[in-house]
Parts: sequence; structure tokens; C-alpha cells
Amino acid sequence: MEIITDAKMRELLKVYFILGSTNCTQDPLEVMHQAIEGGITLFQYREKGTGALLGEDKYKLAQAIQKLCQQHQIPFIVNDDVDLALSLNADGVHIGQEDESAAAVREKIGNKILGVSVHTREQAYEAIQQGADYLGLGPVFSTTTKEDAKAAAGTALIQTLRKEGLTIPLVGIGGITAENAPLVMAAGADGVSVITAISLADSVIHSTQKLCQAVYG
Ligand code: 3NM
Repeated sequence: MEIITDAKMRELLKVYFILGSTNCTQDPLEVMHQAIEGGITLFQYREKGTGALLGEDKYKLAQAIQKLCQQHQIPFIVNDDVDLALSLNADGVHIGQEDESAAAVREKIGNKILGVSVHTREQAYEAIQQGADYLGLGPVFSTTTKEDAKAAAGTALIQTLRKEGLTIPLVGIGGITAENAPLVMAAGADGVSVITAISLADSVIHSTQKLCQAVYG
């Protein structure tokens, strides 16, 4: 696998959907079918929180979702679990600040996509220096999805990093909806990363399409 270009990464980040079994009330595979049909551009499997699947169950769901993503050419990224990503030959890994260092993960995954969640300017520069392909900045708006999420930070950090000349592909995350997505794009993000706005929508297809419209403008 070739290392991903910034231009390709930016394209993939447009409508970046994250899901685990605890984020939906219906069958995650059904949600995935509809989200793909609605137009998601990238996917992250994030099996976290109370009641999250473990071991074989986690592996099996990841594998089923990956297969669906492959059938539709949507790159499949695994949150945190480098071993799972390697055993599935996933397209990439996304890590937070509590996980292994970005440099250590880069060593293990070679040219696969590496995303890092950052919450401060310093963390952003460090992640870039350690080889991140893209950054996730959040929470932009308040969210109840991540149990240990920080307070909503708005779009200020995105704007600051862009003003300083950082060109790394980046997405906003946290409480993003079709209504507020244009603010995130206007601040300088390449795309938006969402869980609830898609996973718990009454109509997953319709909500994904609305989000796409909001992002592409
Ligand atoms: N990371 P929703 S906020 C997974 O701030 C995650 O890094 C965040 O879910 C961060 O779209 C978040 O439902 C939850 O708000 C995003």
C-alpha cells in the first residue's frame, strides 16, 4: 500500500462515519448499508463504551462491516485496536491521546492510514511530527456519545491551526449535524466526523444525504 496523499485523504474525510454496536438501536449492518447508500466517504469501527463487544464478537462484527465497506470502496479504519486492524488488514488505525503514541502505531502499521484525535495546538503539532495522516479535532460541539469527552471547544482550534499555515488533512468531531457542519467547513476543516447524526437518525439514508449536502455546499 502506498502512503496516502493529502489530496486523497481530504477527499476521504468529507463525510467520515464512525460506528460501534453501542451507537445504534438497529442492526449495525443495516445502518452501514444505509449510510453507504447515503454517501459516506470513510468509515471507522469504534467499539467502545458500556456494553461494547469484545473478543470474537467484536472481531466478527468488524469483519462483516469491513466486507461491506470493501464492496463499496469505502476505506475501513479501526479505532485504537492495532492488533484488530492488522489481523483484518484494515485500511488504517485511529488513535486518541490515551492510546499508544502515534510514532509507535506508525511503526506497526507501515503505510496504512493513521488518524489522531487532538484537543490542543501542541497535540496537533506532535501528532503531525509523529506521522499522522490526518487529525480529528474535537469536541467541536457538545456530545454525549464519548463518555470521557472534553467540553465543547467550538471551531477556534481549527481556525488557529489553519491560520498558522498547517495544511494537514483534518476533520471536526463532536456534536456535528447537517445544521452545524457548514460552520466546521468554514473554519477550515476538510470534512466532518459523526456518530449520532447518522447512527441514531430516523432515516439513516436521508440524514447522511443531508450531511453530504451540508459538507459539499
Ligand atoms: N471523539 P457524536 S467527540 C468519538 O472530541 C469522539 O475527540 C471526540 O460523536 C473527540 O457525533 C466523539 O455522536 C463523539 O457527537 C462524536
